[in-house]
Amino acid sequence: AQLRHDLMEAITQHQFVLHYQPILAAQSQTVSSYEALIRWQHPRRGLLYPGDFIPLAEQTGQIVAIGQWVLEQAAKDIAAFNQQSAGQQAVTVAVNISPLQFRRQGFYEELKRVLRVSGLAPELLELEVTESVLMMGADRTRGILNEICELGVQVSIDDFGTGYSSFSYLRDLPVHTLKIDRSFIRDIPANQRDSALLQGMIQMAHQLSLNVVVEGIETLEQYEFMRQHGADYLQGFYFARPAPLTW
Ligand code: G
Ligand code: G
Ligand code: NA
Ligand code: MN
Repeated sequence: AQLRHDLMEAITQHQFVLHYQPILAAQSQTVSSYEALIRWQHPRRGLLYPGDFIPLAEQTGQIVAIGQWVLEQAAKDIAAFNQQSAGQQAVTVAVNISPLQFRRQGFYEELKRVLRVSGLAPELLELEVTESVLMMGADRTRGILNEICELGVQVSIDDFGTGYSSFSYLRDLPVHTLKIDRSFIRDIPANQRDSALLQGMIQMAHQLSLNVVVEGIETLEQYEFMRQHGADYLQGFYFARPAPLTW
């Protein structure tokens, strides 16, 4: 109850911060994107991670306001970052969107507002949603995705392979990227079954013209394995941990 109360003040008291973790192109090893990851600088408990408060915020509905803050802040941060590094290839920002935020009436208007106030090009914004979001109410989901797609904003499926994977949504929903869950890479290269699953998911994604991000790369061996097996983009502690954006 205390934490719930504290959450109400966290936005107005500017206690949330965004850390960013790079996503690299597998071949060139250049940064293609930054994933925004929220942290809460709690006045008494110190730095809290999403696992400590996102589930509560989802229960209470506070995730909607928090998510709006994240979206706007991340768009502004990356627009500024790209301006500072003008002349270099612009990077994308990936923002995690909770089911409640995604399905809420007015999310489309919110997206347009954020693009307007940040000046970020729509193609540089990527929304990460989990499989469970896509499995709920197919018609409504398709409607939202179509709107997002028409704006030019991209959509990734986060933690791919861990939800109630039904491939039916891949058949006809406009998504751009599969982000393969890090549980599949953990025991690579030793684990033959995980290796087979990874290769199968990559092949399927490419045949559907989807990009593949593999997250959770922690070792040089895993990096080389994934590059050899055709992953397009890689993310993990081997390259960088989430950290405040600097330039
Ligand atoms: O950063 P960390 O490893 O603690 O993130 C844990 C989980 O929290 C991840 O599943 C991530 O998707 C989620 N998460 C991080 N930032 C956000 C956010 O801004 N909004 C939502 N809804 N989830 C987030
Ligand atoms: O569910 P989601 O993919 O949004 O989770 C993102 C979180 O995964 C990040 O907040 C980060 O802390 C964690 N993460 C990123 N790279 C690695 C990694 O290489 N190993 C592990 N164990 N966790 C990672
Ligand atoms: Na994510
Ligand atoms: Mn993930």
